[in-house]
Amino acid sequence: MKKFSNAIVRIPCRAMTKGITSGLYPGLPDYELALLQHAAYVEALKQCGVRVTVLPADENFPDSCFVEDPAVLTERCAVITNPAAASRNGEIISMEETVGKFYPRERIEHITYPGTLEGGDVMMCGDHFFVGRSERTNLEGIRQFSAILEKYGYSCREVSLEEVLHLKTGVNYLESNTMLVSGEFIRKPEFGSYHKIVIPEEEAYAANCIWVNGTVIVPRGYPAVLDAVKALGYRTIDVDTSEFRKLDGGLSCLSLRF
Ligand code: CIR
Repeated sequence: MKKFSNAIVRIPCRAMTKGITSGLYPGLPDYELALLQHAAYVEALKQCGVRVTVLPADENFPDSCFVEDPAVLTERCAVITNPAAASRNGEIISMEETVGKFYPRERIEHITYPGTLEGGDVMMCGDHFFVGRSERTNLEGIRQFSAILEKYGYSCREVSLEEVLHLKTGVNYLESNTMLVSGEFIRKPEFGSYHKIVIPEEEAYAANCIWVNGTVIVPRGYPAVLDAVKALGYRTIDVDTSEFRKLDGGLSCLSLRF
């Protein structure tokens, strides 16, 4: 089982109230509350033993606190993505500068036009990756990403999705061959060989938990998921993400862990 040493996060900006939202969780984010929730999230990551690089708020990009989307960071390489959401594409510029502090130039790869890919569609399961084909990640993006992964000795499989924003909106790997699955992912044959914890529909948002060095961080307010994760034997930390949820953001979206 791998260990993460680092995490990257970005402080939410005031413009987050103009972030992209499907409206599934109505209301505008309360900025001051979002800042408090973000600080608690950073604390939770630190409690899991990772060094957290906290980037400053960037008012040019309302969704820039969702740092998971502009990059995919692995043990062997970093991939700067090509977000399909136009208002988010420019996030890759400063993300590449940050990533350059951790990876040598020759190990920083790129997804380029006409390929699009967002990190929320990438789920790492050891040396194997699942990539969601979504409204944000297209076939060409997946083709480029697979070629990059292959070069570094990783494998990759595409998973189509229709109902949610990103792959990890609905399915997340908790190591030890175990996944939290909700909605359309419950019956996907691609996940057939994994031990699946099925999330009830009313707690679907909490399918997006993150495993960090043996602890699972769980969004607050989802008792069935919390119990299920505890029953797996994990230490848990719950964190309130209500203000990020209004922008379709979950726990994984708020950090890059590597
Ligand atoms: C967006 O629509 O791009 C943001 N409002 C939410 C991004 C969530 N990121 C993720 O699931 N990885």
